Amino acid sequence: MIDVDSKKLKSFNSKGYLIINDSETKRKALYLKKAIKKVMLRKLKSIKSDFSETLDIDATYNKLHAMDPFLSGGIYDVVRELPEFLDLININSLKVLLKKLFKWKQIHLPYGLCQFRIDRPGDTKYHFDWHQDYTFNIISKSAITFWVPLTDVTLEKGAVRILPGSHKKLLPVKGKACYEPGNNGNASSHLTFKLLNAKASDLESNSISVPIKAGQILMFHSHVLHRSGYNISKNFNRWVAIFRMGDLYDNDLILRNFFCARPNKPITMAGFSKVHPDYFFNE
Ligand SMILES: O=C(O)CCC(=O)C(=O)O
Ligand SMILES: [Fe+2]
Repeated sequence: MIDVDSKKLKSFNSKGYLIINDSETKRKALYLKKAIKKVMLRKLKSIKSDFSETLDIDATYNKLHAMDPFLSGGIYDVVRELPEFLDLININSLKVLLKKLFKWKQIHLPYGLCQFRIDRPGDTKYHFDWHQDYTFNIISKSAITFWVPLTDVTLEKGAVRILPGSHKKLLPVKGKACYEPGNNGNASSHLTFKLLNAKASDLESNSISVPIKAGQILMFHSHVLHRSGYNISKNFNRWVAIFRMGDLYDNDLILRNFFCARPNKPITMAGFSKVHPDYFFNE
């Protein structure tokens, strides 16, 4: 049972985020880490026989990447399809916690919107600039994002940056009313929306970086402003599972017939412009 006492809940309500510890999450994050390492070793074995099984996950991943980025890319993609990943995003203790804290009756677990990121040192290809998750996911407004790293995420390795207290209002965005994934493969080519009136310098000066240990949980409100950190370390990757849970019985969600962003239906990926036309401006 996760202990979020009234003091922590108060802090969450005022800042929009919380770091929590849960033994089940920690254990499942470790299982996933071990499974990823095994998959990488199996791949390495298919290429060469003289490698050390004692390498840690960073060294193993770096080795694959050094041989050919195509190899590390295959690992990146398959992690989300490991049962150990699904076990982590469907974690019971977190579902119980949300039902208890927010009186939700039914959890919404939009697994298509759950990610596993491996950010390499110096790699900004998938940098996700300041945003509110709600704009991209349009699950319940009250939804929670869980950010669970498999190895410690220090400032150097790209701790996520958060603007405390920013969850109290939804912000207007500009973008395209249709989802048009770009063809250069970087994040900015498929991230559909940008904040309309945000001054980067204000966001930067009022925000904080949130370093976090392996298996800890950073939970934040779907409206909290945040952005990716930069991995400026030399050899360490940033391994993180990002999953979301919402309130399936949210009135607005029911009224719109459970419409939300779904990667298997690309037309829904810019759905915010339809759900909140008053918060959306054509670019
Ligand atoms: O881990 C990151 O860099 C940020 C990812 C993020 O904000 C998201 O997936 O919603
Ligand atoms: Fe996000």
